[in-house]
Amino acid sequence: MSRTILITGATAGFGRAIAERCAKEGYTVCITGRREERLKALKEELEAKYGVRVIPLCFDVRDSAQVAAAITELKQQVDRIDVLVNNAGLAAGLSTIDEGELADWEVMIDTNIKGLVYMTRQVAPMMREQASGHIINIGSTAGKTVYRNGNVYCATKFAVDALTQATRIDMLQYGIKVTSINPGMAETEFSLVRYKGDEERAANMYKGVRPLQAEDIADILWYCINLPPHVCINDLTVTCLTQVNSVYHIKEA
Ligand code: NDP
Ligand code: 8X3
Repeated sequence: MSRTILITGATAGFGRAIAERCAKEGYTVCITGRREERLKALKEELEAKYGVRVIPLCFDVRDSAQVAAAITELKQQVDRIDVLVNNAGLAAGLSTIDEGELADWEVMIDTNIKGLVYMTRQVAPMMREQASGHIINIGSTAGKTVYRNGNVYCATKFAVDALTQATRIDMLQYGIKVTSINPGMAETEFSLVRYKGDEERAANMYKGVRPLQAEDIADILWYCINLPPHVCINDLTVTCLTQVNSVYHIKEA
Protein backbone atom coordinates (compact mmCIF):
# COMPACT_ATOMS: atom_id res chain seq x y z
CA MET A 1 0.00 0.00 0.00
CA SER A 2 1.32 3.42 -0.95
CA ARG A 3 2.31 5.71 1.92
CA THR A 4 1.08 9.29 2.04
CA ILE A 5 3.06 12.44 2.85
CA LEU A 6 1.63 15.94 3.33
CA ILE A 7 4.11 18.76 2.79
CA THR A 8 3.36 22.42 3.47
CA GLY A 9 5.17 24.92 1.25
CA ALA A 10 5.85 22.59 -1.67
CA THR A 11 5.82 25.27 -4.39
CA ALA A 12 9.53 26.04 -3.86
CA GLY A 13 12.72 25.15 -2.03
CA PHE A 14 12.82 22.31 0.52
CA GLY A 15 9.14 21.44 0.17
CA ARG A 16 9.35 21.01 -3.57
CA ALA A 17 12.48 18.86 -3.33
CA ILE A 18 10.87 16.70 -0.61
CA ALA A 19 7.79 16.25 -2.81
CA GLU A 20 9.93 15.12 -5.72
CA ARG A 21 12.02 12.76 -3.59
CA CYS A 22 8.95 11.09 -2.11
CA ALA A 23 7.13 10.89 -5.46
CA LYS A 24 10.20 9.17 -6.91
CA GLU A 25 9.94 6.58 -4.13
CA GLY A 26 6.25 5.87 -4.82
CA TYR A 27 4.56 7.96 -2.13
CA THR A 28 1.17 9.57 -2.58
CA VAL A 29 2.21 13.21 -2.23
CA CYS A 30 -0.04 16.02 -0.93
CA ILE A 31 1.48 19.35 -1.88
CA THR A 32 0.41 22.71 -0.48
CA GLY A 33 1.14 26.40 -0.93
CA ARG A 34 -0.56 29.61 -2.01
CA ARG A 35 0.65 29.68 -5.63
CA GLU A 36 -1.94 27.59 -7.42
CA GLU A 37 -0.19 27.59 -10.81
CA ARG A 38 2.96 26.14 -9.29
CA LEU A 39 0.97 23.45 -7.48
CA LYS A 40 -0.77 22.50 -10.72
CA ALA A 41 2.50 22.38 -12.67
CA LEU A 42 4.21 20.30 -9.97
CA LYS A 43 1.33 17.83 -9.83
CA GLU A 44 1.49 17.34 -13.61
CA GLU A 45 5.27 17.01 -13.58
CA LEU A 46 5.50 14.49 -10.75
CA GLU A 47 2.57 12.38 -11.94
CA ALA A 48 4.03 12.18 -15.45
CA LYS A 49 7.56 11.42 -14.23
CA TYR A 50 6.84 8.93 -11.46
CA GLY A 51 3.30 7.63 -12.06
CA VAL A 52 2.23 8.45 -8.51
CA ARG A 53 -0.79 10.29 -7.15
CA VAL A 54 -0.20 13.96 -6.33
CA ILE A 55 -2.88 15.94 -4.49
CA PRO A 56 -2.58 19.74 -4.61
CA LEU A 57 -4.15 21.83 -1.84
CA CYS A 58 -4.01 25.58 -2.29
CA PHE A 59 -4.31 27.50 0.97
CA ASP A 60 -2.61 29.94 3.32
CA VAL A 61 -1.30 28.29 6.50
CA ARG A 62 -1.89 31.53 8.40
CA ASP A 63 -5.65 31.10 8.11
CA SER A 64 -6.95 28.44 10.52
CA ALA A 65 -10.27 28.14 8.65
CA GLN A 66 -8.47 27.51 5.35
CA VAL A 67 -6.25 24.93 7.04
CA ALA A 68 -9.25 23.11 8.53
CA ALA A 69 -11.12 23.16 5.19
CA ALA A 70 -8.08 21.82 3.32
CA ILE A 71 -7.63 18.91 5.71
CA THR A 72 -11.35 18.11 5.60
CA GLU A 73 -11.08 18.02 1.79
CA LEU A 74 -7.97 15.86 1.98
CA LYS A 75 -9.72 13.33 4.22
CA GLN A 76 -12.19 12.69 1.37
CA GLN A 77 -9.26 11.69 -0.80
CA VAL A 78 -6.89 9.72 1.44
CA ASP A 79 -7.46 7.29 4.33
CA ARG A 80 -4.36 8.21 6.25
CA ILE A 81 -1.40 10.56 6.45
CA ASP A 82 1.85 8.80 7.28
CA VAL A 83 4.09 11.86 7.30
CA LEU A 84 3.36 15.55 7.88
CA VAL A 85 6.14 17.98 7.01
CA ASN A 86 5.59 21.42 8.53
CA ASN A 87 7.86 23.28 6.17
CA ALA A 88 6.01 26.42 4.98
CA GLY A 89 7.80 29.41 6.41
CA LEU A 90 9.81 32.50 5.73
CA ALA A 91 12.02 35.28 6.96
CA ALA A 92 10.88 38.82 6.15
CA GLY A 93 13.46 41.57 6.51
CA LEU A 94 16.59 41.75 8.62
CA SER A 95 16.80 44.62 11.08
CA THR A 96 17.35 45.52 14.70
CA ILE A 97 14.55 45.28 17.24
CA ASP A 98 14.18 49.09 17.40
CA GLU A 99 13.78 49.44 13.64
CA GLY A 100 12.03 46.32 12.31
CA GLU A 101 8.71 46.47 10.46
CA LEU A 102 5.75 45.23 12.47
CA ALA A 103 4.18 43.79 9.32
CA ASP A 104 7.29 41.65 8.73
CA TRP A 105 7.23 40.37 12.28
CA GLU A 106 3.55 39.54 12.09
CA VAL A 107 3.89 37.59 8.85
CA MET A 108 6.73 35.51 10.32
CA ILE A 109 4.90 34.80 13.57
CA ASP A 110 1.67 33.97 11.74
CA THR A 111 3.34 31.66 9.21
CA ASN A 112 6.20 30.01 11.09
CA ILE A 113 4.43 29.52 14.43
CA LYS A 114 0.68 29.79 13.99
CA GLY A 115 0.64 28.03 10.60
CA LEU A 116 2.62 25.12 12.03
CA VAL A 117 0.30 24.87 15.03
CA TYR A 118 -2.86 24.98 12.87
CA MET A 119 -1.54 22.17 10.65
CA THR A 120 -0.46 20.00 13.54
CA ARG A 121 -3.77 20.47 15.32
CA GLN A 122 -5.62 19.20 12.23
CA VAL A 123 -3.36 16.28 11.35
CA ALA A 124 -2.29 14.94 14.77
CA PRO A 125 -5.78 13.53 15.57
CA MET A 126 -5.69 11.55 12.30
CA MET A 127 -2.33 10.09 13.27
CA ARG A 128 -3.63 9.39 16.77
CA GLU A 129 -6.49 7.35 15.24
CA GLN A 130 -4.05 5.51 13.00
CA ALA A 131 -1.78 4.94 16.04
CA SER A 132 1.15 5.79 13.79
CA GLY A 133 2.66 8.69 11.92
CA HIS A 134 5.64 10.98 11.73
CA ILE A 135 5.59 14.76 12.13
CA ILE A 136 8.63 16.59 10.81
CA ASN A 137 9.04 20.26 11.67
CA ILE A 138 11.51 22.30 9.65
CA GLY A 139 13.26 24.49 12.20
CA SER A 140 16.57 26.24 11.60
CA THR A 141 20.00 26.86 13.03
CA ALA A 142 18.34 30.24 13.75
CA GLY A 143 16.21 28.33 16.27
CA LYS A 144 19.35 27.21 18.12
CA THR A 145 21.50 30.38 18.09
CA VAL A 146 20.31 33.93 17.53
CA TYR A 147 22.12 36.25 15.17
CA ARG A 148 22.34 40.01 14.72
CA ASN A 149 19.17 41.52 13.19
CA GLY A 150 17.51 38.09 13.21
CA ASN A 151 15.44 38.76 16.38
CA VAL A 152 11.88 37.82 15.40
CA TYR A 153 12.79 35.24 12.74
CA CYS A 154 15.05 33.54 15.30
CA ALA A 155 12.29 33.73 17.91
CA THR A 156 9.86 31.97 15.56
CA LYS A 157 12.36 29.18 15.00
CA PHE A 158 13.08 28.89 18.74
CA ALA A 159 9.30 28.49 19.06
CA VAL A 160 9.37 25.72 16.44
CA ASP A 161 12.03 24.00 18.55
CA ALA A 162 9.87 24.26 21.68
CA LEU A 163 6.77 23.07 19.83
CA THR A 164 8.66 20.11 18.39
CA GLN A 165 9.81 19.03 21.85
CA ALA A 166 6.32 19.49 23.30
CA THR A 167 4.63 17.67 20.40
CA ARG A 168 7.04 14.76 20.81
CA ILE A 169 6.05 14.36 24.46
CA ASP A 170 2.32 14.66 23.69
CA MET A 171 2.44 12.16 20.81
CA LEU A 172 4.69 9.62 22.53
CA GLN A 173 1.71 7.69 23.94
CA TYR A 174 0.38 7.07 20.40
CA GLY A 175 3.65 5.89 18.91
CA ILE A 176 3.90 8.95 16.67
CA LYS A 177 7.42 10.10 15.84
CA VAL A 178 8.29 13.80 15.95
CA THR A 179 11.50 15.09 14.38
CA SER A 180 12.95 18.53 13.85
CA ILE A 181 15.33 19.16 11.00
CA ASN A 182 17.26 22.40 11.52
CA PRO A 183 19.14 23.50 8.41
CA GLY A 184 21.71 26.25 8.14
CA MET A 185 21.92 28.46 5.07
CA ALA A 186 20.46 26.80 2.01
CA GLU A 187 20.04 28.15 -1.49
CA THR A 188 16.29 28.29 -2.15
CA GLU A 189 13.90 31.22 -2.64
CA PHE A 190 14.37 31.98 1.08
CA SER A 191 16.71 34.98 0.64
CA LEU A 192 14.72 36.36 -2.29
CA VAL A 193 11.68 36.37 0.00
CA ARG A 194 13.62 37.80 2.96
CA TYR A 195 14.94 40.64 0.79
CA LYS A 196 11.57 41.16 -0.88
CA GLY A 197 12.58 40.31 -4.42
CA ASP A 198 16.03 42.00 -4.38
CA GLU A 199 17.87 39.40 -6.49
CA GLU A 200 21.32 40.92 -6.08
CA ARG A 201 21.10 41.04 -2.31
CA ALA A 202 19.75 37.49 -2.22
CA ALA A 203 22.51 36.14 -4.47
CA ASN A 204 25.12 37.92 -2.33
CA MET A 205 24.16 35.72 0.63
CA TYR A 206 25.66 32.69 -1.07
CA LYS A 207 28.70 34.31 -2.72
CA GLY A 208 31.92 32.53 -1.83
CA VAL A 209 30.23 29.71 0.09
CA ARG A 210 28.80 26.42 -1.05
CA PRO A 211 25.44 26.40 0.73
CA LEU A 212 23.11 23.47 1.33
CA GLN A 213 20.75 22.66 -1.54
CA ALA A 214 17.08 21.77 -1.18
CA GLU A 215 17.87 18.22 -2.35
CA ASP A 216 20.27 17.78 0.60
CA ILE A 217 17.38 18.38 2.99
CA ALA A 218 15.10 16.06 0.98
CA ASP A 219 17.71 13.27 1.24
CA ILE A 220 18.03 13.80 4.99
CA LEU A 221 14.27 13.78 5.48
CA TRP A 222 14.01 10.61 3.41
CA TYR A 223 16.54 8.96 5.74
CA CYS A 224 14.60 10.11 8.84
CA ILE A 225 11.28 8.68 7.63
CA ASN A 226 12.75 5.31 6.70
CA LEU A 227 14.26 4.23 9.98
CA PRO A 228 12.94 1.11 11.73
CA PRO A 229 9.78 1.66 13.86
CA HIS A 230 11.75 1.76 17.13
CA VAL A 231 14.22 4.41 15.94
CA CYS A 232 13.45 8.15 15.90
CA ILE A 233 15.78 11.02 15.08
CA ASN A 234 14.47 13.69 17.44
CA ASP A 235 16.55 16.69 16.55
CA LEU A 236 18.88 17.08 13.62
CA THR A 237 20.96 20.15 12.82
CA VAL A 238 22.69 20.32 9.46
CA THR A 239 24.84 23.01 7.89
CA CYS A 240 27.09 23.23 4.87
CA LEU A 241 30.71 22.44 5.61
CA THR A 242 31.70 26.09 5.78
CA GLN A 243 29.11 27.00 8.43
CA VAL A 244 29.07 25.64 11.96
CA ASN A 245 25.94 27.38 13.22
CA SER A 246 23.76 30.31 12.26
CA VAL A 247 26.52 32.80 13.05
CA TYR A 248 29.92 31.38 12.20
CA HIS A 249 30.92 30.48 8.70
CA ILE A 250 33.97 30.79 6.51
CA LYS A 251 33.94 31.92 2.95
CA GLU A 252 35.54 29.43 0.57
CA ALA A 253 38.31 30.74 -1.68
P1 NDP B 1 11.26 28.98 -0.06
O1 NDP B 1 10.95 30.42 -0.04
O2 NDP B 1 12.00 28.43 -1.22
O3 NDP B 1 9.90 28.13 0.14
C1 NDP B 1 8.96 28.49 1.11
C2 NDP B 1 7.66 27.74 0.91
O4 NDP B 1 6.75 28.12 1.97
C3 NDP B 1 6.98 28.07 -0.41
O5 NDP B 1 6.50 26.89 -0.99
C4 NDP B 1 5.82 28.97 0.00
O6 NDP B 1 4.72 28.74 -0.85
C5 NDP B 1 5.50 28.43 1.41
N1 NDP B 1 4.79 29.43 2.21
C6 NDP B 1 5.26 30.61 2.69
N2 NDP B 1 4.28 31.28 3.32
C7 NDP B 1 3.16 30.51 3.23
C8 NDP B 1 1.83 30.67 3.67
N3 NDP B 1 1.44 31.75 4.35
N4 NDP B 1 0.93 29.69 3.42
C9 NDP B 1 1.31 28.60 2.74
N5 NDP B 1 2.57 28.37 2.29
C10 NDP B 1 3.48 29.34 2.53
O7 NDP B 1 12.06 28.71 1.30
P2 NDP B 1 12.76 27.39 1.92
O8 NDP B 1 12.41 26.18 1.15
O9 NDP B 1 14.17 27.71 2.15
O10 NDP B 1 12.04 27.39 3.34
C11 NDP B 1 11.29 26.31 3.85
C12 NDP B 1 11.42 26.30 5.35
O11 NDP B 1 12.80 26.10 5.70
C13 NDP B 1 10.99 27.59 6.05
O12 NDP B 1 10.29 27.24 7.22
C14 NDP B 1 12.33 28.26 6.40
O13 NDP B 1 12.22 29.08 7.52
C15 NDP B 1 13.19 27.05 6.67
N6 NDP B 1 14.63 27.23 6.58
C16 NDP B 1 15.21 27.72 5.44
C17 NDP B 1 16.60 27.84 5.37
C18 NDP B 1 17.30 28.41 4.19
O14 NDP B 1 18.42 28.94 4.34
N7 NDP B 1 16.74 28.32 3.00
C19 NDP B 1 17.45 27.38 6.47
C20 NDP B 1 16.72 26.92 7.61
C21 NDP B 1 15.38 26.82 7.65
P3 NDP B 1 3.74 29.89 -1.46
O15 NDP B 1 4.55 31.14 -1.57
O16 NDP B 1 3.30 29.32 -2.77
O17 NDP B 1 2.62 29.98 -0.48
C1 8X3 C 1 17.46 30.14 7.65
C2 8X3 C 1 18.90 30.13 7.99
O1 8X3 C 1 20.79 31.52 8.96
O2 8X3 C 1 19.54 32.47 7.12
O3 8X3 C 1 16.70 29.69 8.72
O4 8X3 C 1 18.56 32.32 9.29
S1 8X3 C 1 19.47 31.69 8.36
